[in-house]
Amino acid sequence: MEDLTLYQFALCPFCHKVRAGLELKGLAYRAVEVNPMTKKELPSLPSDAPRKVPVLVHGDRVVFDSTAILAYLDEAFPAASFTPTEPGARTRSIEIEDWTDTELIAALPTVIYGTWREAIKAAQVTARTSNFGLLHNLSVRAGGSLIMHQIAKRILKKHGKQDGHAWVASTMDRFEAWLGDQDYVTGTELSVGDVAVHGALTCVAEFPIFEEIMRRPRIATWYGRMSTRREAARAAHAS
Ligand SMILES: N[C@@H](CCC(=O)N[C@@H](CS)C(=O)NCC(=O)O)C(=O)O
Repeated sequence: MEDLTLYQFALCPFCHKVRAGLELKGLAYRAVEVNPMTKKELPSLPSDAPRKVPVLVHGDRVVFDSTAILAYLDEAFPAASFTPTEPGARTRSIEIEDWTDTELIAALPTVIYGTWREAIKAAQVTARTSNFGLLHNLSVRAGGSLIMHQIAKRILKKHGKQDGHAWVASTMDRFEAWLGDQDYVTGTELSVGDVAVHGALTCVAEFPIFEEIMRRPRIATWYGRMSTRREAARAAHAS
Protein backbone atom coordinates (compact mmCIF):
# COMPACT_ATOMS: atom_id res chain seq x y z
CA MET A 1 0.00 0.00 0.00
CA GLU A 2 1.23 3.50 -0.84
CA ASP A 3 2.03 5.79 2.08
CA LEU A 4 -0.49 8.53 1.28
CA THR A 5 -2.14 10.87 3.78
CA LEU A 6 -4.66 13.54 2.84
CA TYR A 7 -5.19 16.43 5.26
CA GLN A 8 -8.67 17.75 4.63
CA PHE A 9 -11.92 19.35 5.76
CA ALA A 10 -14.90 17.06 5.14
CA LEU A 11 -16.82 19.80 3.35
CA CYS A 12 -13.99 21.35 1.33
CA PRO A 13 -14.60 21.06 -2.43
CA PHE A 14 -10.87 21.26 -3.19
CA CYS A 15 -10.32 18.26 -0.88
CA HIS A 16 -13.12 16.43 -2.69
CA LYS A 17 -11.27 17.04 -5.97
CA VAL A 18 -8.23 15.29 -4.52
CA ARG A 19 -10.28 12.43 -3.07
CA ALA A 20 -11.83 11.88 -6.50
CA GLY A 21 -8.32 11.72 -7.98
CA LEU A 22 -6.97 9.30 -5.39
CA GLU A 23 -9.98 7.02 -5.68
CA LEU A 24 -10.13 7.04 -9.49
CA LYS A 25 -6.53 5.88 -9.47
CA GLY A 26 -7.43 3.16 -6.98
CA LEU A 27 -5.00 4.51 -4.37
CA ALA A 28 -5.55 3.72 -0.70
CA TYR A 29 -5.00 6.74 1.56
CA ARG A 30 -5.49 7.88 5.10
CA ALA A 31 -7.64 10.98 5.57
CA VAL A 32 -6.91 13.29 8.50
CA GLU A 33 -9.73 15.68 9.37
CA VAL A 34 -8.18 19.06 10.19
CA ASN A 35 -9.73 21.36 12.77
CA PRO A 36 -10.72 24.47 10.73
CA MET A 37 -10.01 26.81 13.67
CA THR A 38 -6.60 25.59 14.88
CA LYS A 39 -5.42 23.55 11.85
CA LYS A 40 -3.11 21.88 14.35
CA GLU A 41 -3.24 18.52 12.55
CA LEU A 42 -1.49 19.94 9.46
CA PRO A 43 2.00 18.52 8.85
CA SER A 44 4.93 20.87 8.67
CA LEU A 45 4.49 22.76 5.39
CA PRO A 46 6.94 24.28 2.91
CA SER A 47 7.49 28.01 3.63
CA ASP A 48 5.55 29.09 0.50
CA ALA A 49 2.48 27.03 1.40
CA PRO A 50 -0.66 28.69 2.80
CA ARG A 51 -2.14 27.03 5.92
CA LYS A 52 -4.95 25.57 3.84
CA VAL A 53 -6.27 22.14 2.97
CA PRO A 54 -5.91 19.94 0.96
CA VAL A 55 -2.36 18.83 1.71
CA LEU A 56 -1.12 15.45 0.53
CA VAL A 57 1.82 13.69 2.13
CA HIS A 58 3.34 10.87 0.09
CA GLY A 59 6.23 9.31 1.98
CA ASP A 60 8.39 12.35 2.69
CA ARG A 61 6.88 14.52 -0.09
CA VAL A 62 4.46 17.25 0.97
CA VAL A 63 2.24 18.59 -1.83
CA PHE A 64 -0.27 21.42 -1.35
CA ASP A 65 -3.02 22.91 -3.57
CA SER A 66 -5.59 20.61 -5.19
CA THR A 67 -4.41 21.34 -8.75
CA ALA A 68 -0.76 20.63 -7.89
CA ILE A 69 -1.79 17.50 -5.99
CA LEU A 70 -3.78 16.08 -8.95
CA ALA A 71 -0.84 16.83 -11.28
CA TYR A 72 1.53 15.15 -8.82
CA LEU A 73 -0.69 12.07 -8.54
CA ASP A 74 -0.92 11.78 -12.32
CA GLU A 75 2.85 11.86 -12.60
CA ALA A 76 3.59 9.55 -9.66
CA PHE A 77 0.81 7.07 -10.52
CA PRO A 78 0.35 7.17 -14.32
CA ALA A 79 -2.23 4.34 -14.49
CA ALA A 80 -5.81 5.62 -15.03
CA SER A 81 -4.30 8.78 -16.51
CA PHE A 82 -5.99 12.17 -16.08
CA THR A 83 -4.14 13.48 -19.15
CA PRO A 84 -5.89 12.82 -22.48
CA THR A 85 -3.60 11.80 -25.36
CA GLU A 86 -5.00 14.34 -27.84
CA PRO A 87 -3.31 17.77 -27.26
CA GLY A 88 -6.54 19.79 -27.75
CA ALA A 89 -8.35 17.65 -25.19
CA ARG A 90 -5.40 18.00 -22.82
CA THR A 91 -5.53 21.82 -22.98
CA ARG A 92 -9.33 21.84 -22.56
CA SER A 93 -9.14 19.53 -19.55
CA ILE A 94 -6.78 21.94 -17.77
CA GLU A 95 -9.11 24.85 -18.61
CA ILE A 96 -12.07 22.90 -17.19
CA GLU A 97 -10.18 22.19 -13.97
CA ASP A 98 -9.39 25.88 -13.70
CA TRP A 99 -13.04 26.79 -14.34
CA THR A 100 -14.07 24.30 -11.63
CA ASP A 101 -11.76 26.02 -9.12
CA THR A 102 -12.72 29.59 -9.95
CA GLU A 103 -16.37 29.38 -11.07
CA LEU A 104 -18.12 26.15 -10.08
CA ILE A 105 -16.59 25.93 -6.59
CA ALA A 106 -17.46 29.60 -6.02
CA ALA A 107 -21.07 29.19 -7.16
CA LEU A 108 -22.01 26.04 -5.21
CA PRO A 109 -21.80 27.48 -1.63
CA THR A 110 -24.21 30.25 -2.58
CA VAL A 111 -26.96 27.65 -3.02
CA ILE A 112 -25.86 25.53 -0.06
CA TYR A 113 -26.08 28.46 2.32
CA GLY A 114 -28.35 30.74 0.30
CA THR A 115 -31.72 30.45 2.05
CA TRP A 116 -32.06 30.12 5.83
CA ARG A 117 -33.27 26.55 5.49
CA GLU A 118 -30.23 25.69 3.32
CA ALA A 119 -27.84 27.43 5.73
CA ILE A 120 -29.26 25.60 8.78
CA LYS A 121 -28.91 22.24 7.00
CA ALA A 122 -25.32 23.15 5.99
CA ALA A 123 -24.43 24.09 9.59
CA GLN A 124 -25.75 20.71 10.78
CA VAL A 125 -23.74 18.81 8.15
CA THR A 126 -20.64 20.88 8.95
CA ALA A 127 -20.92 20.23 12.68
CA ARG A 128 -21.47 16.50 12.09
CA THR A 129 -18.62 15.94 9.63
CA SER A 130 -15.96 18.43 10.71
CA ASN A 131 -13.24 18.22 13.32
CA PHE A 132 -14.28 21.06 15.63
CA GLY A 133 -13.72 20.68 19.37
CA LEU A 134 -16.86 20.22 21.48
CA LEU A 135 -17.38 23.93 22.14
CA HIS A 136 -16.79 24.96 18.57
CA ASN A 137 -19.08 22.18 17.44
CA LEU A 138 -21.88 23.60 19.60
CA SER A 139 -21.22 27.12 18.34
CA VAL A 140 -21.25 25.94 14.71
CA ARG A 141 -24.60 24.31 15.33
CA ALA A 142 -25.90 27.46 17.00
CA GLY A 143 -24.33 30.23 14.95
CA GLY A 144 -23.01 28.50 11.85
CA SER A 145 -26.07 29.09 9.73
CA LEU A 146 -25.87 32.83 10.36
CA ILE A 147 -22.20 32.94 9.28
CA MET A 148 -22.83 30.68 6.29
CA HIS A 149 -25.72 32.82 5.11
CA GLN A 150 -23.45 35.89 5.27
CA ILE A 151 -20.71 34.03 3.35
CA ALA A 152 -23.18 33.18 0.58
CA LYS A 153 -24.21 36.83 0.28
CA ARG A 154 -20.57 37.96 0.21
CA ILE A 155 -19.63 35.48 -2.56
CA LEU A 156 -22.57 36.58 -4.71
CA LYS A 157 -21.59 40.24 -4.31
CA LYS A 158 -17.91 39.56 -5.08
CA HIS A 159 -18.83 37.81 -8.32
CA GLY A 160 -21.44 40.40 -9.29
CA LYS A 161 -24.28 37.83 -9.07
CA GLN A 162 -27.75 38.23 -7.61
CA ASP A 163 -29.13 34.72 -7.66
CA GLY A 164 -27.11 31.65 -6.67
CA HIS A 165 -29.52 29.17 -8.27
CA ALA A 166 -29.35 30.98 -11.61
CA TRP A 167 -25.54 31.07 -11.33
CA VAL A 168 -25.26 27.33 -10.64
CA ALA A 169 -27.74 26.64 -13.46
CA SER A 170 -25.53 28.62 -15.86
CA THR A 171 -22.43 26.66 -14.76
CA MET A 172 -24.31 23.41 -15.38
CA ASP A 173 -25.52 24.66 -18.80
CA ARG A 174 -21.90 25.22 -19.69
CA PHE A 175 -20.76 21.84 -18.39
CA GLU A 176 -23.61 20.10 -20.21
CA ALA A 177 -22.60 21.83 -23.47
CA TRP A 178 -18.96 20.70 -23.04
CA LEU A 179 -20.12 17.17 -22.27
CA GLY A 180 -22.49 16.86 -25.24
CA ASP A 181 -22.92 13.14 -25.91
CA GLN A 182 -19.36 12.25 -24.94
CA ASP A 183 -18.44 9.76 -22.24
CA TYR A 184 -16.03 12.22 -20.62
CA VAL A 185 -15.90 16.00 -20.74
CA THR A 186 -13.10 16.20 -23.31
CA GLY A 187 -14.03 13.11 -25.33
CA THR A 188 -13.53 9.38 -24.86
CA GLU A 189 -10.80 9.51 -22.23
CA LEU A 190 -10.93 10.45 -18.57
CA SER A 191 -9.37 13.86 -17.90
CA VAL A 192 -8.53 16.07 -14.95
CA GLY A 193 -11.61 18.13 -15.92
CA ASP A 194 -13.83 15.12 -15.12
CA VAL A 195 -11.96 14.51 -11.86
CA ALA A 196 -12.37 18.14 -10.75
CA VAL A 197 -16.09 18.43 -11.56
CA HIS A 198 -16.89 15.02 -10.07
CA GLY A 199 -15.06 16.01 -6.88
CA ALA A 200 -16.85 19.36 -6.64
CA LEU A 201 -20.26 17.70 -7.11
CA THR A 202 -19.63 14.90 -4.58
CA CYS A 203 -19.00 17.68 -2.06
CA VAL A 204 -22.65 18.79 -2.36
CA ALA A 205 -24.17 15.30 -2.62
CA GLU A 206 -26.02 15.75 0.70
CA PHE A 207 -27.67 19.00 -0.34
CA PRO A 208 -30.84 19.66 -2.37
CA ILE A 209 -28.85 21.34 -5.17
CA PHE A 210 -27.36 17.92 -6.01
CA GLU A 211 -30.79 16.50 -6.87
CA GLU A 212 -31.52 19.59 -8.92
CA ILE A 213 -28.31 19.07 -10.92
CA MET A 214 -29.01 15.35 -11.36
CA ARG A 215 -32.31 16.17 -13.08
CA ARG A 216 -30.17 16.90 -16.15
CA PRO A 217 -29.95 13.53 -17.94
CA ARG A 218 -26.56 14.07 -19.60
CA ILE A 219 -24.93 15.17 -16.38
CA ALA A 220 -26.60 12.39 -14.38
CA THR A 221 -25.36 9.76 -16.89
CA TRP A 222 -21.82 11.17 -16.79
CA TYR A 223 -21.90 11.41 -12.97
CA GLY A 224 -23.06 7.78 -12.72
CA ARG A 225 -20.30 6.67 -15.11
CA MET A 226 -17.67 8.47 -13.04
CA SER A 227 -19.02 7.12 -9.73
CA THR A 228 -19.06 3.56 -11.08
CA ARG A 229 -15.48 3.91 -12.31
CA ARG A 230 -14.40 5.39 -8.98
CA GLU A 231 -16.12 2.62 -7.00
CA ALA A 232 -14.59 -0.09 -9.22
CA ALA A 233 -11.08 1.37 -8.75
CA ARG A 234 -11.59 1.54 -4.98
CA ALA A 235 -12.89 -2.03 -4.86
CA ALA A 236 -9.94 -3.24 -6.94
CA HIS A 237 -7.38 -1.87 -4.45
CA ALA A 238 -9.40 -3.19 -1.50
CA SER A 239 -9.44 -6.78 -2.80
N1 LIG B 1 -6.27 26.82 -4.33
C1 LIG B 1 -6.41 25.94 -3.20
C2 LIG B 1 -7.58 26.41 -2.36
C3 LIG B 1 -7.66 25.68 -1.02
C4 LIG B 1 -8.65 26.33 -0.06
O1 LIG B 1 -9.12 27.45 -0.28
N2 LIG B 1 -8.94 25.61 1.01
C5 LIG B 1 -9.81 26.14 2.03
C6 LIG B 1 -10.87 25.12 2.40
S1 LIG B 1 -12.03 24.81 1.09
C7 LIG B 1 -9.03 26.38 3.32
O2 LIG B 1 -8.19 25.59 3.70
N3 LIG B 1 -9.35 27.46 4.01
C8 LIG B 1 -8.76 27.72 5.29
C9 LIG B 1 -8.34 29.15 5.44
O3 LIG B 1 -8.35 29.90 4.44
O4 LIG B 1 -7.98 29.50 6.56
C10 LIG B 1 -6.57 24.50 -3.68
O5 LIG B 1 -6.95 24.30 -4.84
O6 LIG B 1 -6.26 23.58 -2.91
